[in-house]
Amino acid sequence: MPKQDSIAEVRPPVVAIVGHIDHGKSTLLDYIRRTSVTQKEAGGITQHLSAYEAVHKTQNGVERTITFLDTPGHEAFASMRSRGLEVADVAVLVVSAEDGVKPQTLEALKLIDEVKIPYLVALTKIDKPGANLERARASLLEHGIYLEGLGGAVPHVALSSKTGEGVSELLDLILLAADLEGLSADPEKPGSGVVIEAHVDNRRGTSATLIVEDGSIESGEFVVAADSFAPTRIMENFMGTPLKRALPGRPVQIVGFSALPPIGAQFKTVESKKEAEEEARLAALASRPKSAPVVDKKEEKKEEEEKMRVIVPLIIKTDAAGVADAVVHELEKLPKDERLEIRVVSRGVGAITDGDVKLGIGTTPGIVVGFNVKVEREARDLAQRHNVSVEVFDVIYKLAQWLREEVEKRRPKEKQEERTGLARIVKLFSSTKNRVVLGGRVEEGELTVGAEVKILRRDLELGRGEVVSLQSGKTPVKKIEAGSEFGAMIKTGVDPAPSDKLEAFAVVYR
Ligand SMILES: Nc1nc2c(ncn2[C@@H]2O[C@H](COP(=O)(O)OP(=O)(O)OP(=O)(O)O)[C@@H](O)[C@H]2O)c(=O)[nH]1
Ligand SMILES: [Mg+2]
Repeated sequence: MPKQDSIAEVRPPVVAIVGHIDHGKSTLLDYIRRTSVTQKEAGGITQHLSAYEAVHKTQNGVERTITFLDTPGHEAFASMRSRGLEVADVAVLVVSAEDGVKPQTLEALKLIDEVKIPYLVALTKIDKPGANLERARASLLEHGIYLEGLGGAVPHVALSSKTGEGVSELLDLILLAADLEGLSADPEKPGSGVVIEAHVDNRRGTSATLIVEDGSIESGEFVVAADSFAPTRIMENFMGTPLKRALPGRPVQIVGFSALPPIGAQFKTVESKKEAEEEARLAALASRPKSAPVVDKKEEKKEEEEKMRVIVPLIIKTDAAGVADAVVHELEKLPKDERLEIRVVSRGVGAITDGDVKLGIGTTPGIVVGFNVKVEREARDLAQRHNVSVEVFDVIYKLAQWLREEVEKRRPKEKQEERTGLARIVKLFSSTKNRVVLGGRVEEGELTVGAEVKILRRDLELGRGEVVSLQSGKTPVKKIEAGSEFGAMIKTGVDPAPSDKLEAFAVVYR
């Protein structure tokens, strides 16, 4: 369908809600939308990037749409927060009036500065007895957030998401800030924008949430994002209502992507499948890092032998692509240990399959961790047979806790040498460059052919050697026990003398 020439129109602003965990971001959005997401969230925290539209009636009676992005406050989700801010036109920095500025408040502020968008401060929870607006404002000031009327220019509102006080004022301020930005778009142009989240739905297939930044997406077209594309047949708004046309400034969910589109990728619309395939093919040639660095088993073995290092393969499966970053972030917080490497061999979206478990089979059994996904039966069976740990969680901190424990189980133990035998050298028969032939008596434990021995003078280790052969009388034997005399050939670089000792040992890890 040819698109007509047209003029730019004002489009709804995209507003990212950011701030410290539990400061009331989702509850504020709930109040704005009058629904109740927070009660449905696992663990009561936000762990995905989600998009909503809300309609606000301004003071002069005009109804205007605002698109909101709810971001998680938990520190593990930093990459989701920055993704939310990258597509946003305006940010709302949520700060609890009870707590004031906290670490992720400052982190969010830093990200806002990086993307250079205007922001306002929402001081939440003013209905709570512990709320102290003065103190909260002072903490903002202390951290260089200069509020309007208090020596600065940052607009701010005190509000309660329980009583609704201040919420309408916040929405007015958001629209004001957006109008100052002069946001416009041309709905007649082909749609373009950003992929903000992507997931695999067992029932419906691969889908993605997009924010249309300019133009519109029409039903019957195709969208292309990096090397993946989808028909726009199944296109829904944020509530799951089918759409024929997705307008600028709106979030839209499209089902049926040929591959999982990378989050943060730009998308555009094209008219035919052929064009879509061609664009995707070119994009695939141009980039797309190989998804998983595959572990080279031979290389792995060599390293391990050399450094006594343990490599634990980790496979991450999540409901939405963005969650894997949070898992990796949690991993990075584990104590560093030269002898242990957690290697993320694969991260993917969707149910845990036997293919995932296979990647975890190895010298050190791997870990497959899932977030909000199912585990296929074959995967469970295979994992059990190979001692691969598989677990699924719906709350990030529980996942992190389990991961810590699993890693701990695999941490290499201290290497120890335990004495298995001690012999006293009685006589030296001959000694060449690398071999000595000697006679002795086993005093403790046993001496065996092939054993590695320490050569001790009093208690000092002169060096080490290997038992090449043993004789009892004139008969070659494999082993000499305590109390018996023997003849032995030892491969060693040191020069032992009578009354030195040979100590056989085993290497153990505890
Ligand atoms: N009384 C009162 N409670 C609030 C208000 N806003 C949030 N809460 C409560 O504070 C808790 C945390 O709120 P959430 O909205 O889940 O916080 P969040 O910022 O979305 O948290 P994350 O998504 O995990 O970062 C919940 O128990 C809310 O009911 C408010 O204005 N008044
Ligand atoms: Mg939340």
